[in-house]
Amino acid sequence: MSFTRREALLSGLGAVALSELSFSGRALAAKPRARYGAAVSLADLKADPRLGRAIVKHCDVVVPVDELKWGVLRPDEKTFAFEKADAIARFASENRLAMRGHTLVWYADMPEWTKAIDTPSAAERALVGHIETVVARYRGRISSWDVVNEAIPDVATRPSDRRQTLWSTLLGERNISLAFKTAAAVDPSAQLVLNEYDVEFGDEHFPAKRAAFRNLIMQLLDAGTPLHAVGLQCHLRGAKAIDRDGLGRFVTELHSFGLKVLVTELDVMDHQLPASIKERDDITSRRVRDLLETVTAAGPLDSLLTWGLSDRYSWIPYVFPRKDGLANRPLPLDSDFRRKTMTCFSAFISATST
Ligand code: 9MR
Repeated sequence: MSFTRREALLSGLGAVALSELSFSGRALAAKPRARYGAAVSLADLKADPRLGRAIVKHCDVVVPVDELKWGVLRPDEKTFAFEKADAIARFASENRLAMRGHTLVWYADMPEWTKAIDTPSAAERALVGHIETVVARYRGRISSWDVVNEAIPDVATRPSDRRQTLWSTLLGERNISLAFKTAAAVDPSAQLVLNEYDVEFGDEHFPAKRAAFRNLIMQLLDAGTPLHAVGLQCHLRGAKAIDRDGLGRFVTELHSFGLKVLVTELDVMDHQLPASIKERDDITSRRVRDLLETVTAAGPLDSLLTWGLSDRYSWIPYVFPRKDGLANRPLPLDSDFRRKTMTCFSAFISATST
């Protein structure tokens, strides 16, 4: 188990005083609790010292937004450009933060040169080689990996639906178990996670997506794949209610399979919510609360990560800007690093145990 902020504080090694931990009472919680963390990009960390300070103050764990994706790591077939991910790993270790890895296998953010991979043996060499090299480099430093990200199509209609990717085209569905087995062989102590989005809602195509995700999880477990945990991204759609019943049943089932459950990329898309900040933040907090009440009622939450920490550094304004031109408010801290009501999530961190 990696070093958490709380353990650092309790062992006297932490550089941050208890009084600085403003996510109320977390450091004093008597029982073990879910870890809290945030995604961060190196460019933002370098550009704005407030961001690093806020992360050290609030987080137990960090995850690089893009720096471990093929798009950054693999400029060409032979090269591994570890500099940026290494810089975040250094920031993490200097501040006694754990680090998650995102992500070894994803259909998106793939470099151009991978389009030339056109035979099963070349695909297996590339996939296995990548995972072996990357997982080995961070063995002992990255304790939890999103091994496969978004294996289910955006809109699934049947439980057997899987996303078509470079790897699935050339290797078939076994590309997924191959990725997990390869990661497990290189770092047997790492937590290996299957990460997915849009499984939190109960209408439209969302239940079918969850059913396909469930089907893949069962298939992997039945085949003895070293899958340890499921990551629910939780990019919440502010205008949609959380499917408390359906999601609760799903998470209960995951625990019954012996899997751990993480919330890996929490934020709230508020582009369709009212302009009033008070009204908007109220809805956002309600979504977060509904989500975390549901997930923690079903079993212990392993870790909770938000996809960024301050509204100043988020993907949401780029992809889901508001039509009225107002700034989005998807994250726990506002653009001036002040806490918002969404930090209601801190109650769930201290109240649950791993
Ligand atoms: O926030 C990330 C953005 O900076 C990148 O351009 C994009 C493509 O690499 O990925 C974004 O992060 C995504 C994450 O990797 C997977 N889940 C959805 C996230 C938001 O799009």
